[in-house]
Amino acid sequence: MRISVVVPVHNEADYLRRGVGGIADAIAQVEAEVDVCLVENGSTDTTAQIAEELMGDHPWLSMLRLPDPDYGGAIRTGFLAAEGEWSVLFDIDYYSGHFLQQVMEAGTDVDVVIASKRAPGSDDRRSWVRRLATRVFNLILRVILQSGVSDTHGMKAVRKHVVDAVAADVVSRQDLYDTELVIRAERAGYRIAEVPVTVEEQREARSSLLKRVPRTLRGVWRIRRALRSA
Ligand SMILES: Nc1nc2c(ncn2[C@@H]2O[C@H](COP(=O)(O)OP(=O)(O)O)[C@@H](O)[C@H]2O)c(=O)[nH]1
Ligand SMILES: [Mg+2]
Repeated sequence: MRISVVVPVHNEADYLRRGVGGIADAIAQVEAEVDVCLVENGSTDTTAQIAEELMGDHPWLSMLRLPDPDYGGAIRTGFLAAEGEWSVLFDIDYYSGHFLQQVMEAGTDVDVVIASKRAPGSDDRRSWVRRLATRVFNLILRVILQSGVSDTHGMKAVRKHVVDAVAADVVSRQDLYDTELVIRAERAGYRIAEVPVTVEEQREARSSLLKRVPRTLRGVWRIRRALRSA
């Protein structure tokens, strides 16, 4: 089986070597043929140069570059370019060999695998503020978008035919791209499996949670409008 891992990166000069090293260990744990694509956009540091260097050491590593900083835009480009049977989203500080194993073990009827921090058996060791934010965000998705998925953020794997069917239609960018992708897949009737995960912050969060709140609410509303007019 071939798995294409997509990793959005932005200003990761200080962390990239460590992250790619960790991802190398993760992919060594599975039998699959795995390629990893760093999708960089808008970095103002030496992320891209370091990535080029790492690509010299690792034949399975590649990079795509886009002009403007956009987490979701990076996922979109990476997923649409991916050639594996599964497209997997990892962050440079959030990846797991165990998750890749869970993806390989998914039944043929499963189209999307989500590492849910709220699935039974999960161990979410992040701060209580982050855990609460995850719960509230999920409640909003339930009420406003009628989603039954327990956690749309984080590691996920999407089969190629689902990427081909929905990835280009997603209107959200930034950190809501993958949420909308999952909800579109759910609405289209694709089978979504949630698997438990252990999450521990590997570094200080760089994005302010508070600043994200108004942007997220506006974004969820935009998704609702887009899905209604579809
Ligand atoms: N391509 C791209 N990647 C981004 C952008 N912002 C964040 N990332 C990447 O997204 C991942 C998660 O970012 P991080 O700062 O750890 O976010 P947090 O864990 O939510 O605080 C990392 O791999 C970042 O390098 C962006 O504007 N463009
Ligand atoms: Mg992070």
